[in-house]
Amino acid sequence: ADVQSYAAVDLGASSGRVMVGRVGPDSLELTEAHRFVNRPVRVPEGLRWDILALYGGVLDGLRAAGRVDSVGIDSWAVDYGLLDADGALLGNPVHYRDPRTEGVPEKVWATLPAEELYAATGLQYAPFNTLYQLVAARGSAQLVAAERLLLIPDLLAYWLTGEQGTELTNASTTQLIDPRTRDWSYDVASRLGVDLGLFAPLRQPGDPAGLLRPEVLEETGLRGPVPVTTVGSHDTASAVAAVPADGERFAYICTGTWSLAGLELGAPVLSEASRAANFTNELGLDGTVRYLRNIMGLWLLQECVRAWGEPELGGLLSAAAEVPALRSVVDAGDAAFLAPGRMPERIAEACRASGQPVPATPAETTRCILDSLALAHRKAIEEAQRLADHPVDVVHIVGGGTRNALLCQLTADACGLPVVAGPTEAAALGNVLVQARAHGLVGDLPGMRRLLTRTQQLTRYEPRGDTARWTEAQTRLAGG
Ligand code: LFR
Repeated sequence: ADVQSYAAVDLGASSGRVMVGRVGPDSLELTEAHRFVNRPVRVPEGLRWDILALYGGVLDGLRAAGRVDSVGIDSWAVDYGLLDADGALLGNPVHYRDPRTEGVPEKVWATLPAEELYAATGLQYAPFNTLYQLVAARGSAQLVAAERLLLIPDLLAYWLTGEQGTELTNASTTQLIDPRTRDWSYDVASRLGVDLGLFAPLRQPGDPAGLLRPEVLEETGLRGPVPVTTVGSHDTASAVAAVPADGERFAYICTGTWSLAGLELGAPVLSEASRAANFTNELGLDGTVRYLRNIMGLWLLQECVRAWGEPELGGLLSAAAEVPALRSVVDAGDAAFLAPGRMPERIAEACRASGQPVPATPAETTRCILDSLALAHRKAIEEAQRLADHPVDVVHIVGGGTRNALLCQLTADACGLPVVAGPTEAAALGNVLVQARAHGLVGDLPGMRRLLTRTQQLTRYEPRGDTARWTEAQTRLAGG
């Protein structure tokens, strides 16, 4: 047939979904088969992912999807499950917001200085990098018993197919990959005592990942054989693949729980200045590097909305649009906002500590968050261009934040550049397109992007002058 159907499993920090992409030579349509909540659970030992519920959601989604030609899986990065010698899961995967890595990076740097670690892996400092999680877990009963480590999408693929692998784009977030060779950093692993034998062999987006097991076919009512295809299994890698850009002079912001703001490059930037600015070099499709910074993102708003008892978002955003701009801003790149809980209070405290007006209502707090995010977007895109010597003419926003028109407009204003917003389901689309390409339906990355430009609804926001006010706010934040 000319049109093929691909199921994209896309798991985010607050929800999972199974989307069906129908791809033809000049068509691309995405529909949602199933959406389910992803609710982390706090147990006495810490914050854990409910991985069995997520797998159940995946099976429900595949059943709802109906006939598909292939399945691909992407999720958030860095987290993993451990398997024992029989291939059984050892405990619930630890959530990257769990505090178990507190104090661990400092210990690691005592053995391997942060400068050397960056020069070898190009990875940003984040307390949750898999490397730090593994060092934190050293000597624990689970890690001692473990024979295998599978990153979240690879774990689900294993349960679906019985086959194990380590997908490269996601592996690049472990801090155990050398972005120049796109292979393991054997030196970093051996100096820090990490057993690379825990990891299954690397596989690349586009590689076959096995067939749905007979029991899975039976449970989902699918008729086999159904292949699982390796995609950019880090959700951000899939989302960047689906940025509908033309040429190379673009920046992107993948929005959702996080804002991942940066550039697509042909080679990593491993300079000391880049490390000091905490930019990461994660791997993308086809030899590309995702040179970006993690910004706390809409997590700040999600946590406030939760604290306020889930008011209706549309009303909150229109009220926020009426609040005067840039009264108070916080550093949305600050890891101080990583942990869940008390978010309105923490934002108020940050405003008070920096001598700015304290937001008094949900609308004011929301405005403070959106202004702060736009400012952090501007800072990241400005610095990335400078550090990578890679100028841009346009900023693409993809992901959940494209639904937030105020955030898109403020980002255009802050950056002083046009913003093109869309697609919203970028990770799922990137997932679908890599499957389609593996099956010969679309061409290379530019070809995938042309198909997106022709088929997806995009909204353009022009900057509304007045960048001086944003510069003033940036200076205020820098404390100068
Ligand atoms: C976004 C994301 C980011 C990663 C964070 C934690 O969903 O994958 O890229 O830094 O989650 O895994």
